Amino acid sequence: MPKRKLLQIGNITSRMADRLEADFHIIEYFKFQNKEKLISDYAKEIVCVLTDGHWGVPDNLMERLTNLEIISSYGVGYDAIDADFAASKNIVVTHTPEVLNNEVADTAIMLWLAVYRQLIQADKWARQGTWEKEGSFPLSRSVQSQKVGILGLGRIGETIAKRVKAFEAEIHYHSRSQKDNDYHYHVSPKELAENVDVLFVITPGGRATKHLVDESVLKALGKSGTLINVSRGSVVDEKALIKALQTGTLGFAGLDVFEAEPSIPNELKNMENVVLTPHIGSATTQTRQAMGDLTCDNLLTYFKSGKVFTPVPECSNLNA
Ligand code: NAP
Ligand code: 8YV
Repeated sequence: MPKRKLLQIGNITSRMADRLEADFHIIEYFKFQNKEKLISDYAKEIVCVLTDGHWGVPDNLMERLTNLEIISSYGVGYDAIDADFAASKNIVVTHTPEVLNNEVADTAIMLWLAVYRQLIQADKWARQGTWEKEGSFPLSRSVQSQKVGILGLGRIGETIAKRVKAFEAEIHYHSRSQKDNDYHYHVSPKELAENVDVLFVITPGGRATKHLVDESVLKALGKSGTLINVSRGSVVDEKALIKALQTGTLGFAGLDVFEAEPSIPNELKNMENVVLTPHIGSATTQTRQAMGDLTCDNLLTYFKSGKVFTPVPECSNLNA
């Protein structure tokens, strides 16, 4: 039997390629200059797409690939894929929840500690000989006993909460729904921001959460407040964030995600009160391996059993 045709958008690891090559003829989207010809040549033959949270699925591709059955995405956030549209066309979308919770939560904590304890400036102080010339590094702020806000108390948000408990934190949150726990619930992001010292943002991206953190939320967080964003750049109004940091309305920020990734505004790059990382929330060898395995498992099991392990909620009824 000829191998099924799989359209690969974005990069995959060699381990993923090794696992898929036996069953699939892999067509690499970005290797084709003429995308139009690629699509028309293979429109009826491509039955699966492998993509990631960054690239998603380009507009119209789902309509053009008339025999497409499954989109397997290498990442948990799938805001770059129109999952409702996929479901309406009986295309199953899968993602990689849970296996990256710890890593992304660790990244959030790393940013928090780096901002509060001024890790970047302290490293420069040590490296550039300022310690020898000027003496001790100035005192920084403690992360102990802070009021910590979590915007989006889902899988990763809960994992962040578990970690911040170890710092004797008082935990506050806002999500679409109130949870059965002893954390303090707030009815809006603004009310949450008003009540905390540091705000971790970890909702999904997409239309529903666009600029959920706006000028009013940043102002509520305040001049000694800290924003940590490990969700999607779209969730925070970046222009308002820059202005708030420049004017001192907001004190500090630790950012892993940006509105126009991989481009980062120069204003942010030039600020001492900001720590930046290039969307590395899940980016360790171990976690990417687990994500890659689940991405492949979903594809392989689908063509054996018609079922997948981790459909996105919009497609769960296709997996019944
Ligand atoms: P999840 O379990 O679905 O949790 C999402 C949380 O956000 C839920 O608590 C949900 O509320 C809340 N939420 C959704 N829409 C909201 C809205 N409009 N207003 C307020 N709260 C809202 O997702 P997860 O697995 O924790 O992942 C969260 C996101 O993290 C992903 O979608 C992705 O964008 C991002 N992420 C980033 C990285 C990185 O490398 N930086 C890595 C992985 C994931 P309910 O609980 O009430 O449903
Ligand atoms: C990945 C992510 O960097 O899972 C997510 O939603 O943002 C990250 O784990 C992204 O999917 C690109 O591969």
